[in-house]
Amino acid sequence: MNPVTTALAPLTADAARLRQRIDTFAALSEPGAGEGVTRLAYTPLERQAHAVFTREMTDLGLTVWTDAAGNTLAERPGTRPGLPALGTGSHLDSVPNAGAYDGIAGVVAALETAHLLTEHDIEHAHPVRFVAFAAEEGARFGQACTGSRIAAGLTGPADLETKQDADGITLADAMRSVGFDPAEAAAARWQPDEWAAFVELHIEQGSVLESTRTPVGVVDQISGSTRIMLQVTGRASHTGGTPMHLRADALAAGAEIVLLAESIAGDTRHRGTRISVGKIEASPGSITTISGRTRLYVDIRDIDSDRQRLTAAELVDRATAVCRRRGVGLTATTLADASPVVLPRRLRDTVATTCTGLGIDYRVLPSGASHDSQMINHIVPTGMIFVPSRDGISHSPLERTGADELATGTTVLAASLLALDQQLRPAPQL
Ligand code: HGY
Ligand code: MN
Ligand code: MN
Repeated sequence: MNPVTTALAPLTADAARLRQRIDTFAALSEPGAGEGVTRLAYTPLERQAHAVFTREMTDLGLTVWTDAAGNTLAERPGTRPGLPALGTGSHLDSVPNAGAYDGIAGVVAALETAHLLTEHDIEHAHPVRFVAFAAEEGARFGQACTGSRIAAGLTGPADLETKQDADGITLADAMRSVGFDPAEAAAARWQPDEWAAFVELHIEQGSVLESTRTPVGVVDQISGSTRIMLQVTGRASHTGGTPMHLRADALAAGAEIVLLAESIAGDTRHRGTRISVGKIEASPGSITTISGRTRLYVDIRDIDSDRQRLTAAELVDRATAVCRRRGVGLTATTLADASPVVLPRRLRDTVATTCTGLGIDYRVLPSGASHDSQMINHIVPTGMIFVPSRDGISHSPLERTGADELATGTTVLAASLLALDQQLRPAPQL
């Protein structure tokens, strides 16, 4: 091992290697699922992506294991026995028809960091762990960050048996289908005293960095999200034989609720809250039948916890009034609810100081999206590094981040981990 500590001598990430790894993961997509990348939680494809991660880390000589939640971890040992680990990583699953960078950017940055430490034979006192989380996206089951929630002890077997996807497959059955026993999930729980700090690199999924021409973002807080399924129950009947004044049209009521949600987000009392209805299921879904049942999947995001929950409550109250006036029924089911988090100042400052030391401009900003870091921060002091998203687009095949932009963020990530290794070393015993 090279005895020279390199906390200040920057390791420069290799953009070509990053590009090649992004392309390798992007190729793992459901055949016939349409454009972009589709690699959903707890599917064989997600496991193929973890197998690529495992192979690359094994080739670098690291110890690699997969836990009971399906998270894959690799460790490069430290030089001082008994110290807790420094960690980095992100997720390998995607939403349907996604881009190639959400989550993957943080995983390839972790791979590149492991590559740099190994090829330069860098010494670090703390062990460094590289993590590929399972099932971060809530797109399939509503519940986001399942792998990291299990690691943080925030989700247990009961939860896993109740969440279902559109085909009625439970989260637990999906886990079993790819070889994991949800009853064993508790074994995947991280022990806080085994970890010193965690830093995740992720694409911004917004347009602040690009619009301000800032290469790196240092995240101070991560939005919370409340996800609700509103079910409107009307009366299915013939579109030709049923006069307008005798209808109980579930889809028309649902459409009014979608616009109501949008108007609440525009209200000054809710300024900053983002409400979206990204999915509607109208049944029976026939052009000649008035919808008897319509389901709206609502996502409410905010960095202000009270406002997030008040917005959700107000939407349900006012949607109930819409349905009463229209003579249809309404039920509201909470699919998931995560609070906003403020990330610890100490890590934020380390990343910021590292950027300054490297002569790389940065900007402190909140995250509109949720992340595994939001869960891991419950048990390990966590930081986040953002790299720019082209046109602020994400969760779309148009999602883009330049290889050079990713390399800059990865250089900051590697240097930040080495700076933390220096900072967090116990004082020598006199
Ligand atoms: O939905 C989110 O915010 C994240 O991309 N999982
Ligand atoms: Mn995402
Ligand atoms: Mn993500």
